[in-house]
Amino acid sequence: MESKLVVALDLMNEADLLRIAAKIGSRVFAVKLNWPAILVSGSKIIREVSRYSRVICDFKVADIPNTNSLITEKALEMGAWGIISHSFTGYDSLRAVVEHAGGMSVFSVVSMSHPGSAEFINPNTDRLVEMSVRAGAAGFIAPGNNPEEVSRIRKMAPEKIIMTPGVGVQGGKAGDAIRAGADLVIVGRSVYASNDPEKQVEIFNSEINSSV
Ligand code: OMP
Repeated sequence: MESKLVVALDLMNEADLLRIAAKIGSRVFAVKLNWPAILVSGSKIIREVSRYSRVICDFKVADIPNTNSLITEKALEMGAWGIISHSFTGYDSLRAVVEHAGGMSVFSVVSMSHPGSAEFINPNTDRLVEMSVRAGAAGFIAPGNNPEEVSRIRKMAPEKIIMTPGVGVQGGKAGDAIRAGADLVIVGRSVYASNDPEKQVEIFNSEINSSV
């Protein structure tokens, strides 16, 4: 069975990041790269990690359509498989990401895993889901530490890919997220900050596979 695990390598040491990517790359669905890694290593890290696995660029794109297009084109040029965009900026901004994504899958943030998500994002989740579907997103980011919310979003958009962070250090359980309807589970610190990232990948993969 293909892995449903996405490992967030939020490492600010390039050598460590590449060492872990080389070890786990063939055992995960994808590696997710966020600003901490890009700011330290530059966009070339996308191409380098792509040698070991798919790369999802977690750029949380949140600007005017023109700026969003430029960011998206760069991720595509560097060989990314997917890109994460915010959706609260509106249809035109998210649509610009979709239109410039080429073959990349676009994931739109519709609910987040931290408490602050309750202030502005959660009250608008349903509208963000509906608009993201209309804009052509491949799927959503939804909180794995809030399985009820994942299952609600699953019902709203049965055909879309749901990717869930918030598992491990943030308190969520991979199995709960999968049973609630997640397709992919994102884990960062519980893998990369452990003494044995390969072992942690194996543990998460078997928890996920036994929950499908
Ligand atoms: P850990 O908390 O270390 O497992 O990392 C979680 C990863 O998922 C980080 O890269 C976060 O930036 C990201 N993330 C969230 O934690 N919560 C969200 O709501 C959305 C994301 C994301 O878009 O990936």
